[in-house]
Amino acid sequence: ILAISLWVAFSHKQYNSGDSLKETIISRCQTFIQNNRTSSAYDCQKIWTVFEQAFVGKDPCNVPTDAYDSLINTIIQDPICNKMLFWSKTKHIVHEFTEKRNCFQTLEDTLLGYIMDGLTWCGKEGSNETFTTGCPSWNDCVNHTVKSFWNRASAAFAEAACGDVSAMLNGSIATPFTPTSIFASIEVKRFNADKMRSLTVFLVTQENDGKSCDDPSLKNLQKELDPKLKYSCVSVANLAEQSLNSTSVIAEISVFPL
Ligand code: N1C
Repeated sequence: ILAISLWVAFSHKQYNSGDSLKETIISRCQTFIQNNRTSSAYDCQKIWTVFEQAFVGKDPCNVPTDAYDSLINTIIQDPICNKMLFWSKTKHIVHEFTEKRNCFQTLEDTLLGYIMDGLTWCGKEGSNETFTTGCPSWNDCVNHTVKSFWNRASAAFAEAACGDVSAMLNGSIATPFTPTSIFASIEVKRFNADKMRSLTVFLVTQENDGKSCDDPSLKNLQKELDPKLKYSCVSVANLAEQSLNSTSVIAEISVFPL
């Protein structure tokens, strides 16, 4: 009886893990569509099916970025020129900022990024199930199921960047423009100077303890950009101690003319 109960509990749990990921993705998709009337042409069930095909039945460390090509092509969304906001190591503050106002759009404010934000998923060779636990960690492998998704989605977001573009970087870490970050290794390399006019970096720093816009890593960023692009950097002092006090940063950025 014990063995049967354990088997029932275990198989039910495994079934639920993929099942609840499906529910989460479909319900986020529907919420996004309800809140953004322009996107009513998307079919959430189809999005789930195309998403699943990228990784189900595969070794979770062997899902290359192009596995998500069909998903990216299913959720093509027009970029909002002059509003696109990239970020690195500032996830929390960036979203507190964009939640409160409409003037910026991050990848997580698009349907694709909104659906997947914060989720974990993977498949398994020889299985048609979807797992949300027991997946490898981000740094365990190059072709990591979730990492490949963000690499692919970020590449598409950056390729579409147009007009005046912004990036919020963390001035309280050793290298605000970190070479291994998605922003440095994927996005900046895909900026297209024929579509973009400028890049403005908002460097969020903590009081008396931050990098300035003269930081060598930001010089590296400038070197990577096409010289046709206008580059500027604004240091935004953050008055909070450890946690980033978004209200003060928002107040400062809001008065800065874009
Ligand atoms: O490696 P990062 O930052 O430089 O990546 C951020 C960069 C942004 O501009 C986004 O467009 O790449 C895009 N992006 C996401 O939109 C995103 N949402 C959630 C990259 N990563 C994203 N995540 C998760 O944050 C992802 O699972 C990974 O763990 C972090 C990367 O954040 P980072 O290192 O601060």
